[in-house]
Amino acid sequence: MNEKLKELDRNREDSTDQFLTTNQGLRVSDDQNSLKAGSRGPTLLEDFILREKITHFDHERIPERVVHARGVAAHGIFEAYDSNTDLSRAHFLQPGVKTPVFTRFSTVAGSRGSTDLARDVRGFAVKFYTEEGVFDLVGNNMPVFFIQDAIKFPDLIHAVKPEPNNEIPQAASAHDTFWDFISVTPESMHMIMWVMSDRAIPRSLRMMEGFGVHTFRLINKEGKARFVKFHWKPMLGVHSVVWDEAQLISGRDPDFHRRDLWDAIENGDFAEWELGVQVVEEEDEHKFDFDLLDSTKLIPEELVPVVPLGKMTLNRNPDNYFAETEQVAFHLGHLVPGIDFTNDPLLQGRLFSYTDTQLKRLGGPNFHEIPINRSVAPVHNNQRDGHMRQEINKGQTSYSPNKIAGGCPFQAGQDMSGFTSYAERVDGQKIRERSESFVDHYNQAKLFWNSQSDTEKTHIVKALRFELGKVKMEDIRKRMLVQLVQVDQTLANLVAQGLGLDLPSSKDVQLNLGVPADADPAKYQSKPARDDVGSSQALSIESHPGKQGIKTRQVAVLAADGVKAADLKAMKDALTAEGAMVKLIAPRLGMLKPDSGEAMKIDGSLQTEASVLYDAVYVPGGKASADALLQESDAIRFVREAFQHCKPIAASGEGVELLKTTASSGAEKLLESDGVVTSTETGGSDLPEKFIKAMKQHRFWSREKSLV
Ligand code: HDE
Repeated sequence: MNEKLKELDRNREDSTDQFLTTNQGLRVSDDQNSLKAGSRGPTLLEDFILREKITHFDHERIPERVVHARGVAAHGIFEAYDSNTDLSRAHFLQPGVKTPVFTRFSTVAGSRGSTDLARDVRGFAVKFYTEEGVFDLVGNNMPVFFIQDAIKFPDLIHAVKPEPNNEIPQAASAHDTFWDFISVTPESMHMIMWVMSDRAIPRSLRMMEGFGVHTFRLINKEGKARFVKFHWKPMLGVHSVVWDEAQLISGRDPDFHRRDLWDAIENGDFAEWELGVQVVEEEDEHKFDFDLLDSTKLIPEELVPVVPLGKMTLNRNPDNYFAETEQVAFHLGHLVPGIDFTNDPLLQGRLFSYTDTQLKRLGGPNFHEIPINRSVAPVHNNQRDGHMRQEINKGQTSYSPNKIAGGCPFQAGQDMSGFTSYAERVDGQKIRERSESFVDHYNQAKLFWNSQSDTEKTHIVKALRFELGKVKMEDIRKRMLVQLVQVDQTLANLVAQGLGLDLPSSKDVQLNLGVPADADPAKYQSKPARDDVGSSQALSIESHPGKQGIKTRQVAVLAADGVKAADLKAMKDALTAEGAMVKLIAPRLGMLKPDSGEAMKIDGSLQTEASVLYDAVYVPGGKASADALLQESDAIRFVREAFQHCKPIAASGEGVELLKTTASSGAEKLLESDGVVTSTETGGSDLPEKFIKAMKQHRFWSREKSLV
């Protein structure tokens, strides 16, 4: 048990074998009937037990987060690698140091009760409980952001949230106000490419990258500072679902990601990421064709590779959602010596917002005392009082300097882990202006587009057709086409075709309405993307390393009574040996009678399960089983959907008949499709091996119509 978990024990409550009491510790003999004047008479005001219970209930809700309201979190540990000691003096980055963490993932736009599978950015916020105080790395699963300056954040969020007159739509960017804003905010185009890509619909929170987004500084023991970009790389690789699947999951299981993380941790399949940094020497600050302070830009990994610093393992689910996941309060300004900020104007604005929002959400200045937010490093200062103060500060003084308390608490010098801000030289006129080095909005959008495989490009085009297709005002669609032309002609063309619109003829249009009243618009106008921006492999999911394994992948086995036990056993054993999770799904719940041997427990019925909740499907042999499934339209839909979503499918013996029935254009064609593996023989068959090989590929995009 790590330091933080031990510390949380102070606040854990367990009612096992205990009496029911009021909040004052009074044992209650009847918690089911209120105190009345006669058994059919009015309830008495005197009933303090009723009043306490109802009052507490009435006050249970707190405001949800204004963004990132829907989230899920887990405890874990971060262990620093033995390398790179020279980069930062932060204690938690020193070789072998293990630090407790609490990590919260979230969607951005939806309310607390919205679906996990919205097309959206995912928050990736990690709280490190270090020996030198709390350090929060509050990132996203995309390395860039929509806007360059924090002052635009309320506008962006107002545009993407449900529209204010009718509060429609929930957890979706596919509506007029979002695209109206984007169509006149060209700096968002790089981020738009990410959000329209499959990165916005992850297969699992355990299978997505994380990014600190802004450029930060690491400072070593000698005081040498370097610029860095933080990266989290998932050990399971990066995987996504397809958009049709995402929409279906939202109905079948809106808690899909939350459940996936919870179940994996409960099963002992701990989620792991490697933390790394891209390092830029101070003297190289201006050697790029973009500004390191501009959060709409990334540093291509081909230019600056990611250096691994350590590994995070999430290995324990919270005990209580509200106490931990809801009340955790992240803030970029929770910092430790050895790490510091830059002047990125998005970062600087965030430094104000996070504490401010906690004051509203958690109700006062003592939110750092809530157990999940408490530092494991001791806290001593002269801050006092406020709502719900927990700490009982002893002594006569609450000010500094003092003599009465011998000057305590003392200030700490750098040699005592005292924090000092990096002494960056700053010199400038006080001015509301965007740096000219920020005025390039399309080159990296094109870099992203160029780096995608044809399948990934097809998905981006389809996403834009969907999103803009949901927009009602045609002039917004047209303005978006003008924006897309600046990025790439083919992309714009394909989107225009889907919208039934002509492509705008000129690239030279004034697009940016975010120009200050007295400024020269030309100074704010980005040029279209250059033709020679090239590509970067790290930006494509398909070329991402770590695709090999099938560990924790969910496999549905469709069967009914009479299923061939030998088929099922051979497949189950092989898949389980590779770490996959096998679920037996039948027309009904209860026990399944195979053709031989013992009855088997059914994990789910065709009514409770759906193919979109699984990564792959297997239909074993056995005539009675196959015949029974052929009578079930849900079984046929199960396989058909898995095929449409390009998933691996296997069948043996009579199970192949079910596959044939699901074919929409010829059974033979289906059986020959990539990722469909079948076998007529039982025992000694190499079907499990072939199926595992197929599953390692994740998806078979050749089944999908390519648009590019
Ligand atoms: Fe946030 N953001 N943000 N954000 N953000 C919040 O803080 C804000 C931005 C991110 O799991 C809020 O406690 C401003 C970028 C995550 O609890 C709020 C700006 C990135 C989370 C806030 C940004 C993020 C938040 C709402 C523009 C990626 C969830 C509730 C300058 C690097 C943390 C809260 C959790 C949450 C403000 C932009 C990540 C209102 C003003 C860029 C992961 O303070």
